[in-house]
Amino acid sequence: MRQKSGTPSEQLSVIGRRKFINTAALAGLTVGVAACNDKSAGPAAAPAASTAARVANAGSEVGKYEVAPGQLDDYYSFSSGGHSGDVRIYGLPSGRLFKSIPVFNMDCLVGWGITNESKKIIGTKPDGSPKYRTGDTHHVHPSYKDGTYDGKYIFVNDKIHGRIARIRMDTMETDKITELPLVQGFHGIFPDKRDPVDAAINHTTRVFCGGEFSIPLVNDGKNMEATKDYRSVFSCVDAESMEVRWQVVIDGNCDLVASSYDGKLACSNQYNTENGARYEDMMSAEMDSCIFFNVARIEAAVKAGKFKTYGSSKVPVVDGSKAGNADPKTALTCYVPVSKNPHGVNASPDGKYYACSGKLSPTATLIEHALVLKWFDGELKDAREAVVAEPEIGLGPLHTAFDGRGNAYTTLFLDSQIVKWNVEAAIKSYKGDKTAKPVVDRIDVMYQPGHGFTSMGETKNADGKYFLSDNKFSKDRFLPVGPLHPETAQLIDISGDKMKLVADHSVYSEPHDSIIIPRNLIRTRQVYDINEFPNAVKDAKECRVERKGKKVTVYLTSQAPTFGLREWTVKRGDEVTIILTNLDKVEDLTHGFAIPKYDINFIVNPQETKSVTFIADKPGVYWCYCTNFCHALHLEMRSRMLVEA
Ligand SMILES: [Cu+2]
Repeated sequence: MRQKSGTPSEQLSVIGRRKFINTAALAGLTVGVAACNDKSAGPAAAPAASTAARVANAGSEVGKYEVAPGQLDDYYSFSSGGHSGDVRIYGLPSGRLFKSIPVFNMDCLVGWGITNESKKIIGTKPDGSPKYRTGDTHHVHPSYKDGTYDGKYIFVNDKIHGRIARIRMDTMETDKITELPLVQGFHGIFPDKRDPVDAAINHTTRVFCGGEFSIPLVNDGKNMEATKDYRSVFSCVDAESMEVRWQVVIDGNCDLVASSYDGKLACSNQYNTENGARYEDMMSAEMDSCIFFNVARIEAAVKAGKFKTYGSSKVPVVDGSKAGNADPKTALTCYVPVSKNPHGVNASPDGKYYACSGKLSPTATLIEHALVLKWFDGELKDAREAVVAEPEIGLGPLHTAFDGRGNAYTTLFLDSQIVKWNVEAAIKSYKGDKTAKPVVDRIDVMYQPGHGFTSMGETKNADGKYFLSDNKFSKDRFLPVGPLHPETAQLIDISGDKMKLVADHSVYSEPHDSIIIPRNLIRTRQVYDINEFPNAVKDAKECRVERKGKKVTVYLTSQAPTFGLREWTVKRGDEVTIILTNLDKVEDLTHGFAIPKYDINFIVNPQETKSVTFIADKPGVYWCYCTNFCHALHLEMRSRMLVEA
């Protein structure tokens, strides 16, 4: 039933299946997913045969990709955790999980959502508790300099609550979170790579955010049925201040986001250009769009005061609708028609193209950057003329990655494959050259891939070594662990002509997107500078309890295997703030601090200071203990808190 290689006969079979997807799009999606539970049915079936093929494929070279004990991985992979709300750091090629960075989730290892410092970043309700405890991280993208990663920040979105977070790459900790106004379902995110006007600014200063769900812009509970008035906005956030600089109200929604290498354009693929509120409406149009934003023109319009504001938001919002941008020479946006319901847009490392795939069409649409700029100059009759190729590549194409050698790799959700296609051959074929064969290779993945990405593939330094397929279903690939299966990330060696599947890595639900960065681009700090914390308790002799009315501050230090106070006393009803500085300077000598029955647990890294505040409402003796193993006498590392009745 399934083809195993990229032969001409296989390409015919793809065309045959096109009819299937066009006439029974919804059924096709259902079959693709249902097949995960039924090994005998549907186009995604035959896992047993696929497994055999994979083993044969990997052959005796499996050891080549192992990272022996004591050896370090060549690459870092940073992965969004999906509805886990975190960002994970893996090593590649080993697939070993190193760290989960709490971002939008609560985390009692680090104390994220528990310490005052983390709550300040997350935002709080009037009672001091975190404003949100849930998150849905989809896309991780680092800051750029000169077209490649500068190792400074990672930006990540929260789809649920419309938030953007920034992670410092030196400590791999979240340092800012901003909630976007007028946004529900914030999906795509991408930093810019240089300034559109000032050539001296060759690094990231903006982050673009695509609003997915259309909502009433003044969302006051009065407008359920007038869906034609619902709108989505595209936002630009300042990479340093993390304040929202401007927004663009558009037709349709935004999905994924990409930015150009020259800084001039940002873009987003759009499904639901119909502005439908029900899914049959969202699939009704034959074509959707990839929308392009002219960054310099938008900023000039904002500067000229040509904007509105909505509700309580002060952010300037410009009009990016089709009707408001009919003249290309002054347009802020350009809607390039692409195959229906696309899910993904990715810029090629040479800066020339954007690949945009339609999940209800077996094609990838290739848009040329220079031609979009020509449209903005009024030199194209129709925005569709910016399309330079549209190869048929397989069923359910989603995301495209590049190897820096002129090849593109697209995940095929329904076919459970990665297809490798050649960009120049696709362009020739589109021009009518019948000898040009865009598809050069295919490989099965297990199963239903979502995002796929190549090592450094989102930079001008794409190195063409690895492709990682983040699959939505793992079913028979791992030992069963109950109803919720792990997902798979499958590592594919793309350095040769043929793709080679070299490892299955299990991953905790549910990664969406990742990036792969060589280890030499990452420089982390191992010990904090105590002077960075204004409230640091710099000497164990400074440990004390200070009282101002009912507000009590406990100044505390940790130094293995003791805390700076053996015991202290507060009164029932006091508002207690504990400030804890870890005086240890040794790398990895982290301490934890937990208070039973008071729901407090956090860590302090070497030379770091953190604080917690709580109401001492339960009288008694409480052993505050170190939770992070630190010393032979770790269990003895405790302090006693007495809450007087
Ligand atoms: Cu300790």
